[in-house]
Amino acid sequence: MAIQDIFQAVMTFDEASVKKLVQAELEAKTDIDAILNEGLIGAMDEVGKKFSEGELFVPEMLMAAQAMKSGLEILKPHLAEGAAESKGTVVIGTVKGDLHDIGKNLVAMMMEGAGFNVIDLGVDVDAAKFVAAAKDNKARVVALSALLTTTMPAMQTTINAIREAGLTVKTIVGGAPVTQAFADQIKADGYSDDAPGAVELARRLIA
Ligand code: B1M
Repeated sequence: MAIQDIFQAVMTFDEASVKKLVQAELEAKTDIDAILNEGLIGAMDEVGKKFSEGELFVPEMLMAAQAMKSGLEILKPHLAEGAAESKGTVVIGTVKGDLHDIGKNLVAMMMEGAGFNVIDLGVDVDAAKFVAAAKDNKARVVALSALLTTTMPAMQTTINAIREAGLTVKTIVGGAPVTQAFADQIKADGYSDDAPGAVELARRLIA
């Protein structure tokens, strides 16, 4: 029931309630994956559905995203096991033309929690910026997120630029429209459909 309340609070853009309810569920020792997947992410999926059906519009999507983010911030310290020593640097960002950052932030938080040094370049990041950040920070992994079918080609452009620059850094991709087949096609080193999977992938690729 209480997780359903979190879902409803995101759906009604009620940031203050989202914060309060997520905090209360943490204190009640509710499973964190359930809070995240059924409460926060579940609500964003519903918002997306309603947007497709013309029932909600961009401003509402934005308000829901803000409410979801406020819940995510409270979950952040609990998202992954802490790790004392750095496992290497991951450069992460949402590709050029794309402003969606919730999934990317989730991946970044989980990477941090798992002990990676994370450099988050934000959203709408062009290929040159990924290349420069990977080079300057001797990154082991570059992680690319895209939520729009129209920005998926920017993943290809970015991976091409990384290879043309002669960097041997591993590239991983993800985001709702991205698939393993697409990752193979653009010669990314790995693909994951969720944030915990992205952490596992990064660990495996640089082991
Ligand atoms: Co946008 N939007 N949006 N939007 N939005 C979608 C993506 C859409 C599917 C909605 C729909 O039509 N049903 C649709 C895309 C259609 C398509 O291309 N196939 C869409 C559209 C069309 C648009 C605009 C074009 C709308 C317009 O202006 N007409 C516009 C584009 C702006 C732009 O980017 N240039 C737009 C704008 C926005 C807002 C700004 C209002 C807002 C974003 C706010 C923000 O991010 N700060 C927004 C939102 C909130 C959404 C939905 C509703 C929710 C996205 C989200 O945060 N989900 C979304 C519908 C949906 O996805 N259900 C939609 C929760 C998040 C945790 O999931 O990001 O998928 P996600 O991350 C997942 C996995 O994908 C994975 O891990 C996470 C789970 O663990 N993952 C990775 C993500 N990145 C990864 C990287 C990895 C590995 C895994 O490795 C590197």
